[in-house]
Amino acid sequence: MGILNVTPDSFSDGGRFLDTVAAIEHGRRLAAEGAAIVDVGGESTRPGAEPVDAREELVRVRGVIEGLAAAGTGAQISIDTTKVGVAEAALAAGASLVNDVSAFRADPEMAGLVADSGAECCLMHMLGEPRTMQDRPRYEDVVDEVRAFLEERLAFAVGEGVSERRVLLDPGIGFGKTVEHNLELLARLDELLAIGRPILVGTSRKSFLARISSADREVAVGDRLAGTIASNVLAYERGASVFRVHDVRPVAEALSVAAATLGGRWMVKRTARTPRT
Ligand code: PMM
Repeated sequence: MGILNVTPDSFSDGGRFLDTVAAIEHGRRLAAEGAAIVDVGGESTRPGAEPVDAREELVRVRGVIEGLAAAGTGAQISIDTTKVGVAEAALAAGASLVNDVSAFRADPEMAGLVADSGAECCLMHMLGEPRTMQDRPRYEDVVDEVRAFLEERLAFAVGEGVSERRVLLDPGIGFGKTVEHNLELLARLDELLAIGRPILVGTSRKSFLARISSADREVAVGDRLAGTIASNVLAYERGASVFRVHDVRPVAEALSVAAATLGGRWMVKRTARTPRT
């Protein structure tokens, strides 16, 4: 899953793809580099980010999704939003996966939209909300709590009519978690896999990688590729099947090598697709 943030303030690529033409071009590049999914987002969820209203968010993403759909890249288009109005317009414009970092909590009607449209969805764990989530997050056992949360959200979605086979689950790396919490989640990913749905992980360029790699200097956001690759390869080995990243080509190459080494088959173009009925 290649990341395409059409925002002025995302932590890594904020401001780079605010222009619709540049954003479409970047989305095409992500697909050409091997992304099976392009995840388009119009609201930053970085720690401390201020919310944007639905109208502004939609202005940012709609033309990009239309342009990507028209380009026929072969990649599935995902909309990264917590707002039902944005998701509805994005689905009409050509998206077919709703990536909701609130897991249908921000807008419970999102579940009905996903159910009625037959779209796929990703339900992610987050402690609190982006503005405050990194203020001393605490858990008794982070993996147990994330697992219970994801199970409850999956049950909610299914209760609202979403087909279980269309749901991906995500531990929400960096969303209300310390470095230790993130590492524990990655190390015990098999416990989340036991829920029975594919696991998506999003470690790309996140700050916990920098804190591990270097104790004495700040590793710039663009210099976190090594940590990104290491964490995604490990997550693959632990059973994750969708990898949300900025740097598609190098991560896809690393995952191919990991898959070949582990004797698995790496299906770049098919990993995230669930059959439709
Ligand atoms: N991380 C970000 C945004 N959306 N969605 C999912 N499902 N999982 C994530 O880990 C995730 C996400 C923040 O990263 P960005 O600013 O680079 O998009």
